[in-house]
Amino acid sequence: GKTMRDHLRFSVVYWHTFRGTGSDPFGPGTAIRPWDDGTDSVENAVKRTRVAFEFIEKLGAPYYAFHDRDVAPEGASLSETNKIFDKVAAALKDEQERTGVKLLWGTCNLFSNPRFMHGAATSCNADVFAFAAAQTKKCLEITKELGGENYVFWGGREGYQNLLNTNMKRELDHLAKFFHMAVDYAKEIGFTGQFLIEPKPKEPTKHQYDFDTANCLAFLKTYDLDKHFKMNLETNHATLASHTMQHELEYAGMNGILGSIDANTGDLLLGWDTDQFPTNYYLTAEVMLSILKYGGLGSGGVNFDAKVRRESFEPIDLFYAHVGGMDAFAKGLKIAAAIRAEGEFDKFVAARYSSWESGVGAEIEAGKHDLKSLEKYMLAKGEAAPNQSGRQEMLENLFNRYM
Ligand code: 3MF
Ligand code: MG
Ligand code: MG
Ligand code: MG
Repeated sequence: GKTMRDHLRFSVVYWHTFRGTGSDPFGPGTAIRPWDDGTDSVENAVKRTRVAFEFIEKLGAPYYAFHDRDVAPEGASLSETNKIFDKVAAALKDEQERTGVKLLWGTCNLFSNPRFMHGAATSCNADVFAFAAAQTKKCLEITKELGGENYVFWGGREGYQNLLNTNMKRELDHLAKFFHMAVDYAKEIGFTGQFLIEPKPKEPTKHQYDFDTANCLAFLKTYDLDKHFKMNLETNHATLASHTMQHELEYAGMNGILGSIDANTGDLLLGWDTDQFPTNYYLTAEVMLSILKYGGLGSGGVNFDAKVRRESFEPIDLFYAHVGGMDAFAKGLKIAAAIRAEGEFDKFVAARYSSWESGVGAEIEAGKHDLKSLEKYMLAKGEAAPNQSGRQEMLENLFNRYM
């Protein structure tokens, strides 16, 4: 059978953990990072790889994830940028070999540089599309070189601020074209990692095209991409879309596109993607229930896309934060496994749908009815019986008992 480690393939993110400074829209960084000289130099980028892997190793996490621009700075030209990336990738590879830490996924930063102010693949400027394509080509090559098990597309600024100046259909066509190019190139170079889309409904744009799982699935099917992509679901993105994380996991799971998770949590009183470390057992138990239900995450992992608060500026807090998140997920997994083993909730579900197991329900499911025959059935029967109670209070009491 599977062990806890199979289900909890923890991953540390390069961007928050090793590049995060505590800056926010209202002020600069607060973090003390003795190993960093505070610049985005190539030398610093290479040196940083050692500290990063020491951290991941000490934590005991098996994976990490990066954007190209977290690990390697941009040079003065595209060719120089590519050379810098090669140099840092060689250092990352050495560190992977030294420590055994593996790459969960790579991705491109197609949102920070001002050239992406109107988006990347959905930009109104074709040269920006071309630049994003070149950047993605390089990042796919490096991800393959480093043995990345997945490749993520979060739609950075792929969205709009105002429909009055936007051709939505054209932008979505471009996005699909971009994804097809990535699929084709992965095939060409023999990259077999899973492609993942990370949905998010807003931020930084007012309306992001990869809004949520349902919207992504419709897009993928419309453009004949659904065989190539799964979802990388993030708790705080789900809640920004007014969903629960459980809803997103369920929708992806039932459609066979549950790929990986960005584990974090939001704050009810803050409106944005605060990327806090997950510490709530109710949340982690629900997340693990859905993941276990669909047989695990496969090549995906539990990736802590989370950052310490601005007030937590001391390096040790990076450890505490990750340890807290790992504990919360371990506890959540144990609770979820116990709930599944005891099968109490399965009984509620079975009771609620029991009328489908006999009589007309079974006949409807078997395709033996149409509107006419069902009218005849109801006329003969008279009024329909009320459905089983949802038993909301009992369900919540039962869930609490596992905590
Ligand atoms: C934004 C995110 C992103 C993605 C990352 C990789 C900066 O809200 O969550 O992190 O996780 O781009 O997909
Ligand atoms: Mg746009
Ligand atoms: Mg994320
Ligand atoms: Mg996020």
